[in-house]
Amino acid sequence: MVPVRFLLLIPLIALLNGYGVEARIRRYKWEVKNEFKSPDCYRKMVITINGRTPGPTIRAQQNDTIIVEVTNSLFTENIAIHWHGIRQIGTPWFDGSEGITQCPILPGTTFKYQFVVDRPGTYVYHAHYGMQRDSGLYGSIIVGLPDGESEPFAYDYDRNIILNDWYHNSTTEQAVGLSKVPFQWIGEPQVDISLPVFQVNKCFGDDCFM
Ligand SMILES: [Cu+2]
Repeated sequence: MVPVRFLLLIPLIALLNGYGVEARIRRYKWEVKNEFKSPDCYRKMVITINGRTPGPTIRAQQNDTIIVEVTNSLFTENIAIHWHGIRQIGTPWFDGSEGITQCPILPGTTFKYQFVVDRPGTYVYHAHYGMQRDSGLYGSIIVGLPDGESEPFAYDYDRNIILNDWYHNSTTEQAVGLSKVPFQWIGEPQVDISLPVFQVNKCFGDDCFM
């Protein structure tokens, strides 16, 4: 017969196990490429992650570890991805600032980012090399509360929208103008594009963006 003392211990152990909510590891594999897309019905070369711009949304809970293996499949440009708003406590080398916290990811190579999302909130990630942000290399990071915790306010639904100025000329053309002497302003964007990051595929001809 099991001693009574031991029987009392079993629910206690179960309770303790459930209490310490474990953080998860979230893994992503991204391929960064140049592709033609028409997000505003004007076909132009953009930079995609796994075929999409904006790139995939990272969804996690507080204290999860995010691992993103980024492969640079651009032919001639380096890349780096900055995780905007993520504090990188203990992992400053994964902040993604090319030339400051890391060497760039060269074409044909893969770099593995690994960091903890220690605060809940909505963040963006974006290219941190040249003007690649303008080409569509960005996306969202959504960090929820750990299991068992609830937000201090009520709402009906949650929508995430990324706003970006969208130019029809290439970032190379823009850069040439901006670095000219005298300075050559690139003008207003052709469209202020807003892309809900949760949207289903929308297609224009052969081109789909996320
Ligand atoms: Cu930023």
